[in-house]
Amino acid sequence: MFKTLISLTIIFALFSLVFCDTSLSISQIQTSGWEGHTGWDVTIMNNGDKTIMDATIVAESNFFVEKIWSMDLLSENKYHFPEFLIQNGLKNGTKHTFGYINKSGTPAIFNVLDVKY
Ligand SMILES: *[C@@H]1O[C@H](CO)[C@@H](O)[C@H](O)[C@H]1NC(C)=O
Ligand SMILES: CC(=O)N[C@H]1CO[C@H](CO)[C@@H](O)[C@@H]1O
Repeated sequence: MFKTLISLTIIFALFSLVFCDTSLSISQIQTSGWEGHTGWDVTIMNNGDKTIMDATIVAESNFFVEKIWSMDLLSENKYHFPEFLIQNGLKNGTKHTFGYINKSGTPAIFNVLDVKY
């Protein structure tokens, strides 16, 4: 019973950590557009003071992806760092850019779910 309580506390602490994490910022710019499709470059920037080894990015809404690159699929609408990035991590003060093509005129909404140091 006591053990369960401890693990619950730890899990809760981890969650709070995740939700308060603002070290990774996301910005995107449109790079192309044609006949109901738009291309976007998404830059994730490590603004923190630690190297980020991996992170999960969730496409929350407005995501009609046709193609995505430089991010690996985790599960439906969830992506994480590609293999080459995981090897050394995303150092603080650096950024990684990935791209996608949406069958949409507007950008998808992304959220950072899980940041691993
Ligand atoms: C990275 O973090 C270290 C502290 O851990 C800090 O000294 C350094 O200035 C940071 N670098 C950048 C580019 O933010
Ligand atoms: C222009 C176009 O075809 N885009 C589609 C992509 O996603 C949006 C969602 O907001 C749809 O409304 C568009 O039809």
